[in-house]
Amino acid sequence: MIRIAIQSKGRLSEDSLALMGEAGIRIDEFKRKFLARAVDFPLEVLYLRDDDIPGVVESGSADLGIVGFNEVAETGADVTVVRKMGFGGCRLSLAIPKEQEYSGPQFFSGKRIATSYPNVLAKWLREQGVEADIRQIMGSVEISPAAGIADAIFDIVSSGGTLVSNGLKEVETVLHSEAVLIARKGLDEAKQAILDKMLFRFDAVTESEGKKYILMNIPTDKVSEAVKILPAMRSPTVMPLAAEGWCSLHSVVLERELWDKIERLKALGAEGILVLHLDKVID
Ligand code: PRT
Ligand code: ZN
Repeated sequence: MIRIAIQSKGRLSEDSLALMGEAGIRIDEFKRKFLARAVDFPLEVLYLRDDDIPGVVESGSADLGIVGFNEVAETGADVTVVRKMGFGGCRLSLAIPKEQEYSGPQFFSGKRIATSYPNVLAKWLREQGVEADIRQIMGSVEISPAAGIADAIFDIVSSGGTLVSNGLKEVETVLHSEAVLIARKGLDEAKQAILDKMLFRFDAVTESEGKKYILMNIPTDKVSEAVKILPAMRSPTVMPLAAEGWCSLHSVVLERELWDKIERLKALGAEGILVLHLDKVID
């Protein structure tokens, strides 16, 4: 049995549970409480506030956690970052009132900066050789300049919309973050084996993201040119069709290259092109 801590309510909860679901680890939603058991995997789920997750994993009350890297950095918890999860992307940035001119990090010298991330900020200021007055605020950091509580803010930014609507502009990005899977140091062999099994499944899910399965009929004399357009994991599958002079070609393509490749394949004479959802990729 291994225990994972995930955010109970918030931006990362849905995606964390969805990833486990995709990996075939089902947790009964109706039983969502402080501690729940997976139905068909040796896993317990501990639902917590995100701020508490790094510490709980460091202390060993949970073996694993899914949390924003920003929280790991802020708490300074001594844990291993095992994987980036590919969701919850954001950055920790400094922002100032938009009408002010920004000259560089020295701008912040002697200024009041409101933040919920005092440790990450203090480290960055030290590295820049700047002394500022850090004001720790737990919520609504973005309104503090307008409220006269601070001269600048250091906060999470994703689209940047919140900054704009509060008359602020982003001037320094200090940390890029996304959800990460963390593990406590020194897992025993049995728990490591369960973690490896989870990672194998998570990787298959992440590998399939942004990819499509494509198949088509193509004149046999065009196959070698089509293969150049469609490199697959090893190489595309080519099968002769009952109709003479035609083959069926199967491969995996990156979604962002899909339309370009389809156009080039059509130009070669490809017909009956099917594009299918790819559920898992196991290398
Ligand atoms: O209750 P609990 O303590 O568990 O949750 P929380 O309120 O502290 O965290 P939550 O659910 O808001 O965020 C959890 C994690 O999601 C964060 O620690 C980040 O790793 C990640 N994340 C990704 C974000 C954002 N994007 C995000 N946009 N966390 C917060 N925001 C907020 C930000 O604070 C700001 O107010 O959204 C606003 C900015 O968004 P834009 O799009 O307007 O720039
Ligand atoms: Zn929080």
